[in-house]
Amino acid sequence: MQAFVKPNHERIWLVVAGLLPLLLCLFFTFIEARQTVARQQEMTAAALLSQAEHISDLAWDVTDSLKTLGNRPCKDVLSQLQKLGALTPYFRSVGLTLDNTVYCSSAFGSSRGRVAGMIRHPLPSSGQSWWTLSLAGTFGVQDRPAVIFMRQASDRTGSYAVVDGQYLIDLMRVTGLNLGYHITMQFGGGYPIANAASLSHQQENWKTRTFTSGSSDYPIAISISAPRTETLQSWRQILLTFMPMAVILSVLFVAVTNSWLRRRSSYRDELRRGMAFGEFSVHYQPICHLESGRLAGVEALMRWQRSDGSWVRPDIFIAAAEAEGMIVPLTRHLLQLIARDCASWKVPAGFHIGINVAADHLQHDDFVKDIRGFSQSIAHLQPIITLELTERSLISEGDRVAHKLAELRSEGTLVAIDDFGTGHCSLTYLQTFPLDYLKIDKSFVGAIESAYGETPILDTIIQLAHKLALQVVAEGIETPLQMKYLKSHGVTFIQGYYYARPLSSAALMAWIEQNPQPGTSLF
Ligand code: G
Ligand code: G
Ligand code: MN
Repeated sequence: MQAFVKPNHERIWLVVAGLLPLLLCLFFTFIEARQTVARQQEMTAAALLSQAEHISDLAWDVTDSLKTLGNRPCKDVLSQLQKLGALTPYFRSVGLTLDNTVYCSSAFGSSRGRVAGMIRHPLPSSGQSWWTLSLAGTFGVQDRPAVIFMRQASDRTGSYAVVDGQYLIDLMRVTGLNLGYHITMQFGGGYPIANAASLSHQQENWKTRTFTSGSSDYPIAISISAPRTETLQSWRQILLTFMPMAVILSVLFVAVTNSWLRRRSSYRDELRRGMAFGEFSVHYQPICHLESGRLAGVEALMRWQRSDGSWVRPDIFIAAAEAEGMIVPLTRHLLQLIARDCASWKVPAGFHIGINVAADHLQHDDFVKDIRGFSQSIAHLQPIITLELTERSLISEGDRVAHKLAELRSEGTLVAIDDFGTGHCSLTYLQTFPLDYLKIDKSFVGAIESAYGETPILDTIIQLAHKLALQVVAEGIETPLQMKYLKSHGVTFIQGYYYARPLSSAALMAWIEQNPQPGTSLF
């Protein structure tokens, strides 16, 4: 039975409260770790690029200054070339060319050779006056990378500088060393100069995060691959900082949830205690048959007076009982209280007793049994029991509910839709469910303020009820004007403060005695 404790439900709440901070912490620290690694890669790339640009600046300056030496015999300029080549940092050699042939170089003097032979690579066919290319090696130093910077003059002459790759390799090694980076740098789309950090196990792509970047001034591209373990390491570090906090939050959440659950269940306990100590009672509001002016019956309304004398409003404790899965036991308690009151009643046969039924109860397996039991307990009065259902309670399990209602109706119980027009009303209910009454909500009755005022919704509801052959009960009648209006519009029953307020069982019996019924006597 769903009515009482829901331990599984509560355990799930606790688990969610406990896990939520931990999972969120894991998630966000992982994101942060990835970003940290990306930031590191970015910073490393920026530092390396700036150094590569600095070397490029230097190389282009030197080739520029060499231009003035073009067309002069090698023996005249060789000593200057040698000085430049030897004294400029990073440089392997500088030289002069004519028609893409080196005729004078700081490394090999005036011995001639094709530029393509020196760089062991075909010349780029860009047609530009300058170009740069990273190389696996040069004619002089074949197994060490280098970068050539070539400047071509319009008169077939040119000058070049070759920078030794070792500077770049050392720099990449140092910056990427402890982070396990695999770094490559390319000039002009040439040979990728790498820091050669254990390539073998990094080649598997999924194990690395690669960041690529380029220079905005020169054709230099850089690529930095970090092993995934780097992300994990950084994750672990951030976790060490934040996990204790998340654990504290988790404990806090569990504690708060636990106390919330306990408060909830304590409300359940209070309802149970209220029932056990007889704090609930029933008030009965008379319902008038308009045509005859006679008392037709009552609606049972539950009341709760706490042991300290304070009253709990019914809309509050009914809503709480519904939320805490206590509405079924509470309604059963109500039925017992009514049966107890009815034992001393003197009312004519056919007296209507309206009971408000909650959705949960209607869907409960024992609903029909409960109503039958109640009916038997007050059978001596030969009353007509009217079940008052809200539109909301008809929404789910429509077929089963309709079946139960049909069963009870065949045994003489009537069915009313309560507060009609205020719920999630779907007019199809009116056709699919076996119904007897529409109870028009008091808000529509309240709209009757003068005999000539417009009350389009109220009028439409009354007409609709008539077309469907349903009897109409209007609720909340407070003025004679409202009563007259409803009477002239064919409403059968009224209920409201104008006729009578909800009364205790004893007060109801006294009220009946003091109000001689017009027309035929009730007794
Ligand atoms: O008159 P009163 O303030 O009692 O009504 C407040 C609300 O509580 C109304 O909507 C009424 O239908 C509801 N209510 C009163 N008694 C009961 C009851 O016994 N069962 C249910 N389900 N609702 C009730
Ligand atoms: O179950 P239902 O929601 O129909 O409950 C009727 C509610 O209307 C109860 O809270 C009852 O006390 C209230 N009530 C009954 N007659 C009047 C009335 O004339 N005026 C107002 N404002 N409320 C009324
Ligand atoms: Mn009602």
